[in-house]
Amino acid sequence: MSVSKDDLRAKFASALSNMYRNEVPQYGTLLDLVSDINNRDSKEISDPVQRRMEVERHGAIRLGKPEELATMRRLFALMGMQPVGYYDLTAAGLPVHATCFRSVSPISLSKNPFRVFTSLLRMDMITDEAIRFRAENILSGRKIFTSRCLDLIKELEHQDSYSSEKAKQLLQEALETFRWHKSTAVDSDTYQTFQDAHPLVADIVCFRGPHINHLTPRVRDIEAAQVEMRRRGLCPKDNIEGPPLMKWPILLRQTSFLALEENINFSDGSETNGKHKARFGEIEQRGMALTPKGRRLYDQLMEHFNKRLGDMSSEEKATSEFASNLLHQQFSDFPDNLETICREGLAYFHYHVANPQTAAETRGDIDALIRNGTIGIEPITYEDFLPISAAGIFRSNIGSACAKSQNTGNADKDAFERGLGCHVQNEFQLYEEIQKESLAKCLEELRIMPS
Ligand code: OOG
Ligand code: NI
Repeated sequence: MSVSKDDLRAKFASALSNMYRNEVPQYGTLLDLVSDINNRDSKEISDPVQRRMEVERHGAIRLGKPEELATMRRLFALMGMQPVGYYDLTAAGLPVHATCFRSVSPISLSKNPFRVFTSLLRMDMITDEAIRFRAENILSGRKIFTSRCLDLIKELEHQDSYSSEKAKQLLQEALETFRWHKSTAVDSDTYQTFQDAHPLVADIVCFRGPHINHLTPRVRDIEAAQVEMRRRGLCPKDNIEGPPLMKWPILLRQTSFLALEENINFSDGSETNGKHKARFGEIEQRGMALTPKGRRLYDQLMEHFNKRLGDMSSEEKATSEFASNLLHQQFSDFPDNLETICREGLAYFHYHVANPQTAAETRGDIDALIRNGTIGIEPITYEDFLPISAAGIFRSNIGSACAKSQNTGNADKDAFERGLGCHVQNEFQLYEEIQKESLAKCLEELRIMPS
C-alpha cells in the first residue's frame, strides 16, 4: 500500500498530536473538552468526518535561520503543504515574519486541512549588535533535522507517493524536529540576555529545535469552550481573537489557554532551575473567506474596535463581556446575511446548480440565477490566518514583557522568500480560482455561454 501526500499529512498531524499530548498534559484536557462540546448535540451525525471534527487544524513553529525555512518547505511539500501568504509581525512588536504551509486544493483540504503557521526570526530586528552577533553565532551551528531526515527528503521529494515503510521512517525522523528539549544548549546568562532582548528571541535561539508551540483543534462553540477551559482548570486568554460571533461566520475566531511556565535546564543540563514559557493549546472556529473588499471592511471595523477599546477605562476593559459587546456593536456594519454578502462581493463562494429548470427565466445573468435559485451558493472556508489575531496569540503566550513594545511595521517579503527558496502563494488568488472554476462548471452544466 502506498501513502499519498494527503495521507502523510494526516498521519503527521496525528503523530504530532500524540507527541504533544504526552509532552503537555493540559493539551489532552483541551482535546477532551473540545470533543465533549463538539459531540454534545451530534448523536445523530453519522458522517465520520463530521464526528471527528476535533482533529487538529493547525500548529505553529518558530524558526531561527533561512536555511531551516528552506528545508522545512521541502519537508512540508512531501505532505502536500505549500507556503501561502506572508505575515509581517513587526507591526505588532514581534521580531518575526511568517507564512502558512497548507494544502491548496479543495480535495486535499477536505481530506485533511492541517497547516502550520511557520515564523522566521528577523535578525535585523535585533537592534543590539552584540546580541545579534551572538544569536547568529549560536544558530549557525544548529542542526534541526536529523541527517536521516535530510536523506529521506532528498530521496522522496520527486515522488508522488511513498512506500509505507519509507513514510513511517520519514514521520519518525520528522517528529524529532518538533520535539521539546528540556535543556537548552546555552548557559543561563545567555538565555537571560536573549530573554531581555525579546522573549521570542530566547525561545527561538536558545533551544536545539523549533519545538511545536501549540496545536489547534476546531471547536463548534468557541464561547462554550472558553467557559469550559476555566471550569477544567486551564487558564484561557481574556478575549477571543477575530470577528464576533455571527450567524454567517467570517474568517477565523481563535482563543488559547495561556502558555505554561515550564522547568528547563541550561548548558545541556548542568545548570538547573530555569523557567520558560512557550507552549500552549489553542482552539479555532473557521468561517468564510473574504474578498479583498470584504477584508478591507473587516480590517476597518477591527481598527475602530481597537481604537474604541483603547479609549476605555481599565475597569471597563476588565470585563471580557464588555469587549465582546463592543466588538459586536462595531460589526453591525458587516452584513450578516448570505445573499447580501454574495451580492456585495464581500466573500468567496462555491457555486453549484440547484435547479436547472429555472435557468431559462433569467437570460443567463448570474445574480438573477442566484436570486431565482437556479444556482446555489456555499461560502468557501477561510484556510489562512489573521496577522492581528496571530499577534494577540503570540503576545498572550510569551509573557507581558513585550506586550507594550512598539515597532512600526517593517515587512520584508523579499528576504522571507529568498530564505524560503520560492514565492509564497497569494491566498486571495487561490480562493478566487476555486470560485471561478465552480461558476464555470455551473454555466457549462446549464449550457450558458459566459458573458
Ligand atoms: C504563532 C501564533 C500564530 C495563530 O493561530 O494565529 C498562530 C506562534 O505563537 O508561534 O498560530
Ligand atoms: Ni495558532
